[in-house]
Amino acid sequence: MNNSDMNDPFEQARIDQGYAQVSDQDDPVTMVLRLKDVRKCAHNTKTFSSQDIPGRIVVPSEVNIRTTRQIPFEVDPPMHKGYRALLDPWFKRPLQDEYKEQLNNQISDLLDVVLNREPVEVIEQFSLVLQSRALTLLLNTPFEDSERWISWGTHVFRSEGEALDGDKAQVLYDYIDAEIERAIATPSDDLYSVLLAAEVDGKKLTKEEVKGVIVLTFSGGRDTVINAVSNTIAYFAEHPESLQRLRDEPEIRGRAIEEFIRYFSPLTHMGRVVTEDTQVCEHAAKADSRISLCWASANRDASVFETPNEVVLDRKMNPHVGFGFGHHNCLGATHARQILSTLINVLCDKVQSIDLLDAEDNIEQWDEFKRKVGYHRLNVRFNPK
Ligand code: EMZ
Repeated sequence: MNNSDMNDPFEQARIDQGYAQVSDQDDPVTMVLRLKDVRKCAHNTKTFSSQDIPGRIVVPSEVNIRTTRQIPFEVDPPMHKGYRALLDPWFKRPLQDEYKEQLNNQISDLLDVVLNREPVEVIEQFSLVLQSRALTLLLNTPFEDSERWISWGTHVFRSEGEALDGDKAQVLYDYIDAEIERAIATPSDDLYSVLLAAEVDGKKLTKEEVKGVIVLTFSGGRDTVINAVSNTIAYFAEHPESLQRLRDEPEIRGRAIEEFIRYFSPLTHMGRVVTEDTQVCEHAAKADSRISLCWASANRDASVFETPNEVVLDRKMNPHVGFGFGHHNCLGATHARQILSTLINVLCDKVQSIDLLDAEDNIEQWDEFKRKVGYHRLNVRFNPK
């Protein structure tokens, strides 16, 4: 077994019954495991709502550390639509040439610094730095702001040994409050100012709504991007032939990115709150209980994906749900894809091979299910071409 192999702990439960019952902070969760059912539930926003008290649809629940509603992620249709219409064009900016060029410069410069050094601890010295710097492009704020975000570590709500860290979350909330005040005093062309000037359904956004969008932008794309980047590097370290293949066949790089997202599934699952007594896989789901849409399990569903536990770089049929599904599909997906695409281009250009020196896995646990999502520590050496 390779270090970069990512396990699928849900296989048996998915085949046997299609769901699993787990407990999260004394509030049980029914995990939906098959691709077809995950899609069906994601689609049915009336019965499976995202709009409960802020933080409850996240598993682990964030109700104790967050009162701000994340927008548009914790809002149901039809209200969701107006927010999404406002945000979609902004979050598609990663397709613009200037954005791509700046991202390319950032990642290329970062790689130049770590090339030939030994060891390089990928999580702290590469992925976290990359994610934070790239976020300045998404928010359109000064590059230097990333220094502060880097100092916050890999997750804005979690710290070493603490799944939910209220003090740490407060640092982010205070920071965002101050940034909103700054943008009110001196408007610019950053996301804060754009949102403060915007209207949804004929009404100006409140400060709390702006905060909700920004909190989501900081938290939703942090450990997910860091894991995707780190897992990609570990994979190439152990599969030099794959890096070589992408160098030789640039036309399959787009498919390879989708395959990495499917295989790594950086976000294991996302919850919904049941609004009326119903059934999930012939299993009773009571009103006000929670289900979770398990993207990671759905992405290994053998009834949809051939050889689901293998990375097939040029996989043809790949209807993965790594970026979610339906109304709430990931707003940051364009940015995330552009990051992976740029990373692959830069690695193909500059790196001959990667030595994996040592690693410590980051494993999530939901009762009996243990799933590797990435690394706590990943020491490598990048060997230049
Ligand atoms: C929430 C979530 C969004 C949550 C797409 O996922 O990501 C999690 O990492 C955060 O903790 O608050 O933003």
